[in-house]
Amino acid sequence: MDKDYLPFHPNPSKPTYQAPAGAVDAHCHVFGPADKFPYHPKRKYTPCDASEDQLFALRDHLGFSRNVIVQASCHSTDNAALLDALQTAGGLARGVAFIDDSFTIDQLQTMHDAGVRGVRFNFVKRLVDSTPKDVFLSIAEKVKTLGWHIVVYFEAPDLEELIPFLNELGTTIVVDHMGRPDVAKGVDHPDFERFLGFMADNENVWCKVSCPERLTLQAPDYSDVVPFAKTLVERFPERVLWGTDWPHPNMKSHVPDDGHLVDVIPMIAPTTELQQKLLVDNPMRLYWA
Ligand code: 0GY
Repeated sequence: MDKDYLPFHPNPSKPTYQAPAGAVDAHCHVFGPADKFPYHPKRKYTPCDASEDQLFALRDHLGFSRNVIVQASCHSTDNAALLDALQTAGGLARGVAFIDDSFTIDQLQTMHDAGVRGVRFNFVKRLVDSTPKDVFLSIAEKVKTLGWHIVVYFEAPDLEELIPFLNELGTTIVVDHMGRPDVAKGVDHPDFERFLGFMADNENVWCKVSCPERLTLQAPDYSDVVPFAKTLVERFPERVLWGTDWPHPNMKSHVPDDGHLVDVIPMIAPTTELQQKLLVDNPMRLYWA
């Protein structure tokens, strides 16, 4: 583990908010354990191990039923830990893989059979080396044949330049962490307006109203992030997902309490109807239909 790496919360609180039956944590990771699933030589950070058993124990503790496990950059294109977790979950988890253009349709079909339903294109420069756009487009063509979607992770200032490329992908797109708005600028800033416009113009675009802990300047209160997430949930109730982001790689400011993150949900999705869509109906439609 890197010496400045903050391990996940050892003893998260039991949330006060009770999620609806069948709730899905639609953004979380498994890391290692390194002796079984070594971290990739190309990684930009070395996390603390965060095993599938620890993830599933957290799922139960938080009152959730299912997980969508997203391949993180520290394992790069070696999806073995993810596939092992999907197998162990026995249908209660789906996966989003990280692949390059060497993966064959047969390999992708095997991953599909294990529960993978998407790939992630990561544009965050501190996490990955850049990939040429034509490589991404050739991956998009392949995954389209399996009905997969593409999860994209970028920083807010990169959206404008990325929009024409994202419009070429021709799949459902899921944007991580609300496109990482700068919450200090406020919800009315043109940058967030651009993101709202992008979602309004493109019915194939979804987003995760996740990671208040990464975006906030007011930890551990997160009230500065709430208006951003609430706006998205209320404007696009059919196209939003929620996730813990456990085990919270690369946090520098503080270690989030996962129980507290769950307690933020009723602030961003104020009605039971919105909560049902956010936590159950939308992820079930995208990952289990
Ligand atoms: C997240 C966020 C981060 C890391 C990764 O793939 C990754 O390593 O996504 C981050 O550092 O912001 O979603 O886990």
